[in-house]
Amino acid sequence: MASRQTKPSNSTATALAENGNGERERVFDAFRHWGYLEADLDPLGFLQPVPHPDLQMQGEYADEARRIYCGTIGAEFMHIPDPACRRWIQEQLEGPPSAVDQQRALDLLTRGELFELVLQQRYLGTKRFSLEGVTSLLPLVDEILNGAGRHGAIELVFGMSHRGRLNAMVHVAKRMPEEVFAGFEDVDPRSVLGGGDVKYHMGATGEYLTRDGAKIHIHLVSNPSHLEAVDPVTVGRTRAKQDRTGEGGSEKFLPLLVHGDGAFAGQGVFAETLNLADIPAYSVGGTLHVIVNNLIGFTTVSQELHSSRFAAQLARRQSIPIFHVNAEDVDAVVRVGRIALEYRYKFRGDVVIDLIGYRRHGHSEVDDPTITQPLLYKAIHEHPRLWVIYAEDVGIEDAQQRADAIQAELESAQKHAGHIRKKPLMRDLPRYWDHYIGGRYKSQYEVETALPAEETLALTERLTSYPPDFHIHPKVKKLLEQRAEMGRGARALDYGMAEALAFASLVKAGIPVRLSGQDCRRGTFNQRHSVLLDIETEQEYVPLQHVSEAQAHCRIYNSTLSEAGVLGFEYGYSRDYPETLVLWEAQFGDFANVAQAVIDQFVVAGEAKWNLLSGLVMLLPHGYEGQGPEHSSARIERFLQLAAMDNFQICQPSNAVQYFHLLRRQALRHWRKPLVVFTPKSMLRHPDASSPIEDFTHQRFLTVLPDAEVSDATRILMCTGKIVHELRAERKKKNDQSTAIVAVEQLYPFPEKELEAAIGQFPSAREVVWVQEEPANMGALFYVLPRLRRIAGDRAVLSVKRSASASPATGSAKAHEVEQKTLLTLAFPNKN
Ligand SMILES: Cc1ncc(C[n+]2csc(CCOP(=O)(O)OP(=O)(O)O)c2C)c(N)n1
Ligand SMILES: [Mg+2]
Repeated sequence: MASRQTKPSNSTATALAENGNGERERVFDAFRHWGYLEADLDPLGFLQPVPHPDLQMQGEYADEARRIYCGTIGAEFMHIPDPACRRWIQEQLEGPPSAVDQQRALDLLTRGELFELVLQQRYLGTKRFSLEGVTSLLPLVDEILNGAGRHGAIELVFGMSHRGRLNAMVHVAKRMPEEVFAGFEDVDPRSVLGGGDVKYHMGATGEYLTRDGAKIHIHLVSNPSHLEAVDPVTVGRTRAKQDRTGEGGSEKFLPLLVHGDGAFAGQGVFAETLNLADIPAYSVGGTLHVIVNNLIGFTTVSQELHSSRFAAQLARRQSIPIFHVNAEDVDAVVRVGRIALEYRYKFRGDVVIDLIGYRRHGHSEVDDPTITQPLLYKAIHEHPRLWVIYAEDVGIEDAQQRADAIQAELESAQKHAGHIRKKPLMRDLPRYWDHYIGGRYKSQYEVETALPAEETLALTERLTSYPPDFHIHPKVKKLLEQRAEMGRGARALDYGMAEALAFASLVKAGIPVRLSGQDCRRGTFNQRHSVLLDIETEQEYVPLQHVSEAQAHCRIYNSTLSEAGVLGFEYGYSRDYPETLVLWEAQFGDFANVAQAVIDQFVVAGEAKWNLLSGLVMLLPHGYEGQGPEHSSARIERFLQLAAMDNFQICQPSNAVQYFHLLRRQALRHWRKPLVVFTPKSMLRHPDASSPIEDFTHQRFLTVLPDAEVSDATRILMCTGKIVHELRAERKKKNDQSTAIVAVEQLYPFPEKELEAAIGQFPSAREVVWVQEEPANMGALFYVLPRLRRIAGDRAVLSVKRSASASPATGSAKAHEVEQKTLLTLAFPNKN
């Protein structure tokens, strides 16, 4: 309804003396603090106001304050420390509301409701996750877009889950209703065998015309079922678009996240995303959040979904205003949309709009909610539709005729749906994707990754110098001196130097680099030192930003202590900045499993589901070094299980130069595929894994390192990662001339030809032995054995590994040593 009367307060408190401004302020302040608790927010009246002792007063000031703060808008903003923010919000709420284009709002409500009605009538028994009960989302987003257009926005990056998504595709992303109906017809199943996605997860793009005639591009982000997983991805995508634009980017690209109430309160990934809001590495100048709050999640009610009164209150941990609004006071909804949008542009902060309505049907339309919420659904059944309520409230008389016309239009669109071929709802991939390809790997995608010696020398010079008056830490000074020697060829290059050279060479060539992860500026293992700190002033100096005059940015950020949130963000960033080498580093590889949903649902399946590419790199420290169950394994086995159709690359470079070429290859090829790199820990500076300068100026990434030391082997040991160095050392110790050692540097796509060649080099070899540090139920064993059998011909294929185990590694360093020794003994039997 357009303007609700506030229920009279039943307070028995005596009216306080009300004279002077101070008294007015005192009364108003109480309502500013607590008014939302007594506000009239639930259209069905189940959410009862909670009387607050500080509001038990009467009188002119109290009446006025109650009308403002306990009406159909309930604002929580007094937790914001900045008085300017609070004052501004106060002024907006206490000032006169601006006019609402009620005809436009009614039109959207009617369209939204009738769209669902036609779906219901034509496709009974299919899921659509109707918006009915919170259709005022449409006028709300309309108002947000109207405001955004005035601020010069050119694109809305829009993340939302299932609820009302089909409706948003048509009424926000402006796809033709026919296109959505065609999804229900499912006319072209052959085109998506084994791939594609359900209709309420697909992304969509379109153009929105605002009230003032501004055009805003809408990008509805493709979304998995995993609630809230799309949040960091949406924000990362927005940031990439903003970074590409440079100055004014945050005005032009506006992120909007629409959440369910259950998911908003319950999902950690959302909390992680919210925590990114004001951190320079991740900020987007404010994200708008709308909770489509039906006060239920599937069959579970609010009291079971969150400890706070409102789901939205999770946001109170930050300086974020929350506007609860009764979804049936459409004018109030529009007003809140306007205030929230202006707040975002004025204060560059996140805002939450809690749009409180109900859910007209079951969780999906094949679900019967009367089993779990009989009384609620009795009330809903009897409750009129919002467009009817609103038309009556605001006195628009031809509403029914307009509704009939809209329904006829939709029915005609539905009739045509069966005949149109299902086309992607996302039509216009941005031009910056023109140069990149996905699909299957082809060898012609390979590029030169070596660097001329002069170039390496010149880059080293830049990487190891700093301003003359810079007070450098003595340990870092020594490290830079060593790197200088490496660059001159006086010392083998370690991983830290290899990485710095790879990054430096890329930014010099105009390819931006963005790396974020926990403690990654210094490096968890004290290996990176990408940011030099003056020990007297703490001023920063980043050599990678001083590689050449016209270089691209090299941005290396310490991340928040998050995996899902940060990985999701960086995945999103890679989606809209394919020219950038985007990397995320886990502190230890194990921790990547906290981000498993992002890995499963976006990184490895995004191309198959949505045809969307990414060149994201994940750096996962891995290796058995006696540090215990949680610092040993990055779970190679899990990544291998996810591999199919060349959906991503899984590599474990065993020395510094391999890492160097791998990073450069990833950035320089036009084949955009996610890359998982199992990176070393103790081997980061180990001489055995360091590489001579010549290998940087020649060579390229080798998927397999064949044996170059033995000429006629009878056995071939095959492995990946750090153990190759231990096997080589053991062979040397034993003076064994008959065992070849082959390192598999790329596990996926599987380098079958290269391995065939590496085996074929030793015609007298009778057995191929896969050696791994991981227990038998982990590592690459399951994956490589059938493949090795295929290429080993009539040779026996055997394996050496730790016993199968529930936990990845022992907690005892000594037990680790015993186990490791046993592996080596088993790898070299009968040799003393
Ligand atoms: C991470 C995750 N857990 C569980 C589910 C299953 N699930 C789908 S919708 C839903 C309820 C969502 O409630 P809410 O967030 O309030 O959204 P609503 O459907 O009410 O709009 C659940 C539990 C899911 N999709 N994702
Ligand atoms: Mg809900």
